[in-house]
Amino acid sequence: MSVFRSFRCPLVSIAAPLLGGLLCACGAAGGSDDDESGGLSAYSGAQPNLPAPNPLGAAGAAGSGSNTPPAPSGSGSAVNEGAQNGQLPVAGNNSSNSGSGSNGGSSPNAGAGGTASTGNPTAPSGAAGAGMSPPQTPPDPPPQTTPSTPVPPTLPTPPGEAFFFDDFEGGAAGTQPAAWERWINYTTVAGNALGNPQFALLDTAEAFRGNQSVHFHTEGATQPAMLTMRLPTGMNRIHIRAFVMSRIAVGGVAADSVSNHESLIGLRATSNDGNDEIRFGGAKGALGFNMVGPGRNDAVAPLQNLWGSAPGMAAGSWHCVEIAFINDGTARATATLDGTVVRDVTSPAGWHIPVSQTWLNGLYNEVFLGWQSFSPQPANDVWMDDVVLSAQPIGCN
Ligand SMILES: [Ca+2]
Repeated sequence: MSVFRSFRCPLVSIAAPLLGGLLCACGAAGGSDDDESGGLSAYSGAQPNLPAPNPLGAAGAAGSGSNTPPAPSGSGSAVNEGAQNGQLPVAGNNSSNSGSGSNGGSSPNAGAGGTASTGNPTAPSGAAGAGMSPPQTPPDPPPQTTPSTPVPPTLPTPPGEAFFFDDFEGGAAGTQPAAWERWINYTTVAGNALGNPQFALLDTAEAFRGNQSVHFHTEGATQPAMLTMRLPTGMNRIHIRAFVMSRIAVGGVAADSVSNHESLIGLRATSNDGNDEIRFGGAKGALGFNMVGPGRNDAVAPLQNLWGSAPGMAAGSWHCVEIAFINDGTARATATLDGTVVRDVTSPAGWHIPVSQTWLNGLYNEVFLGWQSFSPQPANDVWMDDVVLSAQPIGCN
């Protein structure tokens, strides 16, 4: 699988020398399939994502006739674990090759014919070849192959007028938070596991409150590690509150000729499509917004005179972040950091290039959290905790 996808434009444009080559903000080239799973049922936490089948795990059914216990054949289970499930058992590897099946019947796996080779220890066929090996310790029961349905953890009651709250305490560390869909490596079905180049998993190493948070990890430019959730239909205003800690500083970072933007929290028009969305995070070295899609024009806020300015999210520290996207007559995007408004875009004039008057229209389909960097320092680890969604202001409690 290719790590890098195509982009609508290069990371940095030099098409506008007066702006120091900083004008290009890239839209993601996302997958095109619309994942219809989940939907509003996410609010009940009833749609955990089952791991994708392991395509490498289909092998392993061969090798009958050996007295050895059957390999955990083709389990294909769990997350993508590489080739370990794909090893072919050695068919008929009994060294005698007699195939006599003398022990046949004594073992559930024995005595299956023994028609194979006649003394050639290297004969690749060697089918069956059963019976001549000494009895072996009875095997452990084969792994359970019937998928079990995880029981979704109960989410805490949302505070105040909020309609959703996840403290990330439910579920085991190393698993995906059950209430959320994922958008990893531009798809909703990519593996989401520790050790992958991108993941979004429950983690006990860091927590703002309680014992767990959700940990987003990315290693490559533009690659998203995100959790997503469908929103109720008909919304035109939302507040998204999260406690956020980033391994690298976000905002308050000197903008240079290669600074671009990084996404932490946003809204998306279409599930599984990063080409039509608004993003809060780093914006040309400042805290701010970037948006892509019709009428959104890959614009950045703040204006250029504030690129690279403070305040920012200090590296390795928890911050209370609340983002409001209000579209009840006038489009407005507001970012609050630790209780202080740090960005407030109230008109098209707040964007660095012309945009539509209705620049928030159509985006209230899905909320996303995570990390995706369109800048040259893409690798990062971000933790989020106590995520609240509400149509009203939430605050940092
Ligand atoms: Ca927590």
